[in-house]
Amino acid sequence: STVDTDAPIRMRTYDLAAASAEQRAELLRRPVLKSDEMIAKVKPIVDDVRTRGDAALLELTAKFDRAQLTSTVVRPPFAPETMQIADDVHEAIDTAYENIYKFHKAQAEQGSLAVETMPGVVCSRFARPIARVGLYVPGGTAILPSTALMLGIPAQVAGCKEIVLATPPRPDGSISPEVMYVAKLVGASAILKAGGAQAVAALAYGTETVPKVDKIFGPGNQWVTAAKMLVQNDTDALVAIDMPAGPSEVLVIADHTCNPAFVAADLLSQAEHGVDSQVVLVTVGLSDERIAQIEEEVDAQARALPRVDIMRQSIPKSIIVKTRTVEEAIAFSNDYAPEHLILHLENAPQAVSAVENAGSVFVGPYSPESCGDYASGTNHTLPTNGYARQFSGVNTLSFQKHITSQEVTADGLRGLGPVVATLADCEGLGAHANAVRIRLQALSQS
Ligand code: HSO
Ligand code: ZN
Repeated sequence: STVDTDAPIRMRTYDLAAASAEQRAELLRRPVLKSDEMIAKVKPIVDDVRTRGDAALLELTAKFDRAQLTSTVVRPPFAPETMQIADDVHEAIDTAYENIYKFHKAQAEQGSLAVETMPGVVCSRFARPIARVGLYVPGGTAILPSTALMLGIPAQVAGCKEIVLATPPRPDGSISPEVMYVAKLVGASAILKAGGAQAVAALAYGTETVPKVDKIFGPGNQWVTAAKMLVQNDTDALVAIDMPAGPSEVLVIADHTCNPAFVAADLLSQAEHGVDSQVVLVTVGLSDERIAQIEEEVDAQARALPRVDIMRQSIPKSIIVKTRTVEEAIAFSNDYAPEHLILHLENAPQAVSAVENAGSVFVGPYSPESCGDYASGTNHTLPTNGYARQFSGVNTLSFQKHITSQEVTADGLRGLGPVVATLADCEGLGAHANAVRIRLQALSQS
């Protein structure tokens, strides 16, 4: 098909005040993800890897990634020639690593929480790492060492013992040297040269050479997402996933103080991810002339950017929603629950207090999403598709689980035991009551 390169690269504009309840709901909607159909499509692939192991994995990697491999797993120490990168990239990765490490280290729980709920009854909680984790780093139209950092650093901070980094190989069988270098930095214990549903299956069930993991993390296309959802529901796999993932999203709120060029740049940084990227601009009391300025900037900047062909498809699907007040704008954003929320507002820090649903917030004109995508310290693996209502982005706690414990003294049992026995009797569970009374009797005789 031919692309009309003269056509303006434009978003669609709606006035929220003029929208009916149905139209508002329509503006909040993402393109439907047919998860059932996708799960049915990936099932044969997942089953094949599960039953035939490495042989299936090698065949599928030849088929989908056009890479002829004899083994898919690489263990450290990684050969220096596989990690050769430019000096400036090396330094940039190191700085990003330090910032992300600092922020995720601060999230790690040290020691345990202990509460004496009644005299002699101490309840505590402590964290332990998830022993074996699989980190999926997508291939496709961009190499993503940043995603390797975002998944690898919290795993490392949490103390996971087996860290398997899976990413599709290039047709020559290699992995990008930037991703290899990050794998070394985060202490990956294995690289799995595989992508798609086949990689997820190998991580979930293990093969002769691929270690089985306890939790699978990371973004991916609909094949990867469907495979993650499938294995999560299989009690034989006994594997967890980070969150359901959909196409990446940004919602930008802008008022009269905004710089139209900055706003346009932020919209485009999201629009370049893929043709299915979700881009929303919510304006607060902006005149049509000011909105037109932003639109001109979108068009002009897009034309000068390398991935303009992707933006030609994603920007026309994107929307501008006109509102009158910051409250209205934030209320719309809270209903949308965006993965990324950028605030180009006169008083952006104050607006943050009203944010209820968002993966990550970017506050003020000098906080582009790009900073969080790469190097400020926050994680870029965030809930999409409205899941910011109930999910947090990937963080250090995502790589840990919590164990609770209790220690009850003899005096503690004298106080607590009768309460427990009464409730056990109430439920008709005599053995439960007996486990308390047998002790209380022993105590009364001593
Ligand atoms: N914005 C993407 C992350 C990313 N951006 C990686 C650049 N590289 C999803 O949060
Ligand atoms: Zn990005």
